[in-house]
Order: sequence, then structure tokens, then C-alpha cells
Amino acid sequence: MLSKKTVAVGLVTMLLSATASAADYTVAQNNKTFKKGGEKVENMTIQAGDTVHFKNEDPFFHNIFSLSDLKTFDLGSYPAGESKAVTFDEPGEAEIECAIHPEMYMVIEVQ
Ligand SMILES: [Cu+2]
Repeated sequence: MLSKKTVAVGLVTMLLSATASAADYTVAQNNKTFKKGGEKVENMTIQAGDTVHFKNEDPFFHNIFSLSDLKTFDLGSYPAGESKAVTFDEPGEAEIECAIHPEMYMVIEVQ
């Protein structure tokens, strides 16, 4: 049977390795569309602790925000070439929108 200490050490090890493996993703705003790796993205799955960089690749402003229960944020409006990062710490779903272009919409599922 495992001792409490062994379980505690195991949990800490798991937490540390989860932190160490946190990934970074870039979602571009390009032609009023969310794109990942040059392709339109409507749904993407990440792991808790991962960070998404929202990069404006259009010659005009975007204002990325989310009103989801998982995470509420407003990155403000920012110009071409600028990138803003959001770290998703908890599992769940976040709907991502642009305040300037209502047709822009995507969902990030955090596992
Ligand atoms: Cu926009």
C-alpha cells in the first residue's frame, strides 16, 4: 500500500511535469479569420496550462475577447504585427470573438 508521502511526492511530480510540458500556440487573425498554421481554425484543443498567442496579421485592428465561463478576458484593440497571449489554466471551453468583427468566432477546448 502506498504511503501518504509517496502519494504526495507522486502528485508533486505530476504537477511539475504538467507545468514543464505547457505548450505555446499561435492563432493568427488573418483576413478577418482565425488561423492556425495558415489554415482557418474554428475549434482547437489544448491542455490546461497552455498559452495561446493571438497575433494580428491583418493591416487593421482586432480586439480579441472572451466572455466564456472558463475565462473572461479582453485583449483590447491592437494593430498589425502585434500579438497578445492568454494562458488557459483550467479545463473547459472558451468562445473567442473579436469586438470589431462579429463574424470572427472560434472555440478553444482546454483539456
Ligand atoms: Cu477583428
